[in-house]
Amino acid sequence: MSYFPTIDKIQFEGPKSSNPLAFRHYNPEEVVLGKTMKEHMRFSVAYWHTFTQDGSDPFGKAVNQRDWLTDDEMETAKNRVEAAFEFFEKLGVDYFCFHDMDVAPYGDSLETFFKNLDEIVELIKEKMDQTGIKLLWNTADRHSNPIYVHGAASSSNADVFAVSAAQVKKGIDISQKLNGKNFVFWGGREGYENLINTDMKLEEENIARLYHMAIDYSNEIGHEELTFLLEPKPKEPMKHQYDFDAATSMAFLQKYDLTDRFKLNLEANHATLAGHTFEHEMNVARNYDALGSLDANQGDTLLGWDTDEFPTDLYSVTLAMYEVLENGGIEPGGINFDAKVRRTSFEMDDLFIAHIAGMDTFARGLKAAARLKEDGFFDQLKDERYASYKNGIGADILSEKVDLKSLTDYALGLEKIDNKSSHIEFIKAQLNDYIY
Ligand code: XLS
Ligand code: CA
Ligand code: CA
Repeated sequence: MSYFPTIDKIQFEGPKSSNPLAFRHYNPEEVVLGKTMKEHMRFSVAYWHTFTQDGSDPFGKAVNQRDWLTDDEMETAKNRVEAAFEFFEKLGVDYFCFHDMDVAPYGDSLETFFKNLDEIVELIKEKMDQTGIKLLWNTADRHSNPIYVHGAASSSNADVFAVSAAQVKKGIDISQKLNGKNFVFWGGREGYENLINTDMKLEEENIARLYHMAIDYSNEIGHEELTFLLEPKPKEPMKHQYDFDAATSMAFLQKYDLTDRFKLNLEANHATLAGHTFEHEMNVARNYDALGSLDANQGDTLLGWDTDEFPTDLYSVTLAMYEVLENGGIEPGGINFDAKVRRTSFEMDDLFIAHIAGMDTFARGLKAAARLKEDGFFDQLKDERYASYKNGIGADILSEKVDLKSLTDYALGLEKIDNKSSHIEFIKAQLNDYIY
């Protein structure tokens, strides 16, 4: 049976097309800077937003029309697999991501959950083999079950730590079975509300202990090529989340000796919640050689929460794609649409329309970023701005030939300091010419 009978494979129709079910900019085989768009992007669909969330919010019930829903949870889960693979194929996306809880019902116990997962993962594997669609990453949802009320690996209750570890083990087994290359840890409940009753040091150490166990287990079962990805987010659901942003997450990974196997999965909306831009977070990660994968979406700057909207902000996407190009690509990560349709976009077709809008925006962003790179726009700006480090005292500072005494002698001999204007307004106006 087809869940999207009126929709054929989405085609590239070019910028003049007014068909909402066609690409206007994303042309998968078009070559940009030596690689096809498809190879640059490695687009992925997020199971939770596209097949599981129902459009409800704290003020209203489910609104999404989803033809795979039935009264039986296992039947619904199986239908979802059918719908998902039909969707991936018609959209022309090669990757998908999921939490354990997205794909199979929990049932009445952890044991039932694992049994349900085994059955559904088998189905997913069949579909992957038939279609060639691959798993970008999977993860263990250690936040929605009420047992995680005090945290998961950071819980004050050691039994909860154990259940969370069991979910991670299962997740790594699933990753191996489905040939996943990345496994995400997003610490949804790893944080605190009150320091009064929180042992932050113990909680962080316990999280690190779990991550080391995950590395050890992946090695033990021969899945050592798996990259673990830590996903920063500053708040929501917790008031203080331990993995606040890229820099905080890197300090944690370094402190606990995890950098060999861990990189970062960066999300645009989490960046803005942390008071940063997406490109800032990516740049920080690149400076640590830790840019792992991207969750593509956008927040609403007028709202202070994680709205997970489909990315249509071309300015931000261009600067993000520039970071991807500078990184030499994003493989084995990808660009995962961790984005949900707005509550008002409740029809089945909206799932396609929204992804197409996101993919088209990234295609335009890629092209603009390629133009910026080809012209050396940023390189030139930075070259000029930091020119004082090319020779003389600047070169001596970089090669560490100087010390405080020799610098003092130099400084005392200076007649005047010659700072130059950045003309940043002109630069921004020029940048607009590349983007729009
Ligand atoms: C929630 C996170 C989550 C992770 C995976 O805000 O974005 O969905 O990406 O657990
Ligand atoms: Ca995310
Ligand atoms: Ca989010």
